Amino acid sequence: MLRAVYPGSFDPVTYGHLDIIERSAKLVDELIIGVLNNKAKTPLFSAEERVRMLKGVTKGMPNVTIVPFDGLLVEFARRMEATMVVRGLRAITDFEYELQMSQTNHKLEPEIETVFLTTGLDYSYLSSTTVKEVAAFGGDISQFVPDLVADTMREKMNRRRV
Ligand code: COD
Repeated sequence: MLRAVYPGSFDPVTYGHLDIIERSAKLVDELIIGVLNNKAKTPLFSAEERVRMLKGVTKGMPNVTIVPFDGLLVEFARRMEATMVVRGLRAITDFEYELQMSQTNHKLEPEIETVFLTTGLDYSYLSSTTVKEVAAFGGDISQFVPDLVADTMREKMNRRRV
């Protein structure tokens, strides 16, 4: 039984994340999406909102579950009894951070391997940060995120304007 964790901020989940989720879910028996709930960071969406959006967009994927976490990733993976961490690689700019993170995690827990999937060609430019920026200026984000996320984002922006 191969169980993997795909960790991230997912603030919010984009089509780039979803591509990695769909592809990695085919490679493992169970995929757990770990949503970072870091009290020191101030994401646009609360952990509950990010979990809700992820649950919505992965509804048709029977071997995918969404679990919030705080603290160390390797401890979360250990708790979930996962032996693999999945990460997405977009461009060379991701590489340095990802290398450092996977090597640190390997030092902390040698039993857990990090596996990288390269981004789909259509999504290599896409990040949660740019989606938030486009939305903040009233731009159309429908080609970057699923409808559920676009709607949740619109509600959040409208609430902030009043
Ligand atoms: N195409 C493909 N992959 C993508 C795309 C895209 N368009 N966009 C994002 N991704 C990938 C990212 O490369 C990443 O692999 C994953 O999706 C999640 O991305 P984000 O931005 O939502 O999440 P991150 O990178 O901010 O997540 C960081 C963690 C939460 C994993 C990290 O901070 C962590 O492990 N924190 C816990 C503390 C810890 O253990 N620290 C020690 C490790 S050094």
